[in-house]
Amino acid sequence: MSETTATVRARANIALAKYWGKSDAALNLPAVPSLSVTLEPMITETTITLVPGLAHDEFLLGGAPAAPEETARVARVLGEVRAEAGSALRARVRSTNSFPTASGLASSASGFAALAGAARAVYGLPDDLRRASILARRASASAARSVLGGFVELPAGRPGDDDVAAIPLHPPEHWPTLRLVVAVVSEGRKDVGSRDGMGLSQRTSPYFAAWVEGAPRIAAEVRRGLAERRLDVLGPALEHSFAAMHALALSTSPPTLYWQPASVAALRTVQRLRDTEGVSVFATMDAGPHVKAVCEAADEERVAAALAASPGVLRTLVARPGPGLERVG
Ligand code: 2P0
Repeated sequence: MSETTATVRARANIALAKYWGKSDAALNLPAVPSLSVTLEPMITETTITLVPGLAHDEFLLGGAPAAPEETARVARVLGEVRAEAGSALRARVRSTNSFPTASGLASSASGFAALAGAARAVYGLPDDLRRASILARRASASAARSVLGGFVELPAGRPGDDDVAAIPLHPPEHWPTLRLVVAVVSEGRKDVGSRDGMGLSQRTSPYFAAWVEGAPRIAAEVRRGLAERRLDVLGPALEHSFAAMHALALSTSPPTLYWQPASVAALRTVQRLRDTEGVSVFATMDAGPHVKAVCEAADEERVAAALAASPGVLRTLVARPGPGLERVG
């Protein structure tokens, strides 16, 4: 029997092998495989209540009504679940993030993962992480990965094949000492969003086909580094992935440059720690100026201190491997 309220938690994730580009825009299928780690304690908690008599879905983000386009995106997910569940009831969605949206960690991944889990639960659909991941993927591909905990792969999709969900590679306990140190840098002007940025790459970069061809080899090396828990294998592969993605972004018309001077300084700081101080630490970046350093827990304080002192870094925060969807109410 369906319940009238469900509360679900999901965590943000960071891609170690990057998703950039779609093989099917309508189904939101990735053109390349991506591998990620789900992050503790970067939590979105979402409560959905079915309200008889409500005319439209409502979405409160951090206690305030969300923008109309955000509410529309949430309502689309709810509509898909209603169609599957055979329900006409509209819902009130309340969502809060434990981490700031300007932290350089995407809240859309944890947000749509928590939404997918809570929506399936409240409309009485079976507890099925694969279906939840597919639902989250249609809203935002990186959200498909946040449905699962630990180390996760989202395969590339064939056009027209909606059956693409995240796959669990290893639980958080597989590599509990892996750390992500985020260096939050000065904001500068607003970045090109991921969806627009990857669309531009796909339409205008002369290198897009080469990226799609080469990404599976980089992903395979990331997969091996994770399986063998070897930072000396994982690190160079994750740097190759983010650098190739950013080179692709830079080769668009007009060019998409996500880096600020502080980003370059932080990348140099990571390189200096590695080359002159022998610290095993590697950098990655997403569709923004922040730099994220991957290292072992034993080096976490040293890496965080070096990045905090790097010019233009506002603050650092640290994350570790965490769980997937959690039903908490
Ligand atoms: C990733 N990013 O793998 C890559 C690397 C950003 C840079 O997935 O269009 O918000 O909603 O599927 O998932 C962010 O893109 O894009 C992302 P849509 P999404 O984490």
